[in-house]
Amino acid sequence: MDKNFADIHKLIVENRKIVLTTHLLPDGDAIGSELALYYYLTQKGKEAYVINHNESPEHLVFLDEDGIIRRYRDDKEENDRIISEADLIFVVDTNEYARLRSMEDAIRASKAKKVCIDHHLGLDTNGFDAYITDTDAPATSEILYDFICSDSPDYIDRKTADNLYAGIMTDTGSFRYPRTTEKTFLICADLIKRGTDPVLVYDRIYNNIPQDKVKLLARFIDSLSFHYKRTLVVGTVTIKDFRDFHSDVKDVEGFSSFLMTMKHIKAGFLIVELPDSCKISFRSKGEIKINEFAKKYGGGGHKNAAGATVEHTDVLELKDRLVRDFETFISGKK
Ligand SMILES: [Mn+2]
Repeated sequence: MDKNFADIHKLIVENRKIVLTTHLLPDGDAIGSELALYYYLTQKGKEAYVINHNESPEHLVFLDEDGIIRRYRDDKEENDRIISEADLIFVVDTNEYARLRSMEDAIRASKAKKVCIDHHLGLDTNGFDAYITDTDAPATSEILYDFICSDSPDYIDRKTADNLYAGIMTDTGSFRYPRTTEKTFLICADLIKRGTDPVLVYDRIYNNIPQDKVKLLARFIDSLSFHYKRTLVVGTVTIKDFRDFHSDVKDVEGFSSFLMTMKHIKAGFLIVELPDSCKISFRSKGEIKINEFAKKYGGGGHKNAAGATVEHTDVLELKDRLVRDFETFISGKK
């Protein structure tokens, strides 16, 4: 057995009261990992708690069929007590304490041993008493499958299987992203054998978009303008759009990546008007370092995905300015 696995199994054997948590705005892998680990730990006779900064997004609530997950601020006093009395804390699907947001101080202050299980880059090994980190893994849930099986696969009941499957399916973009391997499919085959219905899990997570969000998307698509020999696309969402479709900023999730699904597009900008600012998402393909461009607007990020928040201004004026500046930026690069 992997030495890190053995160390963590030992910590579980030696401790009883265990808290699980994950990053802010939890996704399918975050919630799937927490709940799978929760079911494993309770089968081992442990007293386990799952406490998160945010509540679970609506399309993932079905994963928590026993109502296990607590939101930290709903009963801060009680949750602080649980965290301070814990013997062991698992942080899953992130390796940064700052991403625990409102829970960071309480988790850091707890005397509990801290364990990280994650697949992101940049683990600070000094920050945790033990860790399993595998940046080749497409999902934390895939690591947890191996971890639980290294004890016994019999612990993977239908509920655990559903959570692991949901974590893997969402973090691989339904088995499309580069870290998806033969092993990923073999694990998922086993999870299906253990009771997961892949059609049902997909249906609950993806065929579940609120109709107002689809109408907001339609308005957004209608706003698209094409520039620079149709390689640049810009879309906008205004306060009026949000009002018309009873939506808010969380409903634009996925809009900026949608821009990049179009043929011939090399860069895309999404401008979102908020009450006191405008948020810009920048996306690019290949060698266009869009984070350098975002810097001109006081933002930053990665080579192909960046963001900025600017003072509130007329959205169409901002769009014109972005298009002009981008042409200068691109021609200056050549
Ligand atoms: Mn993940």
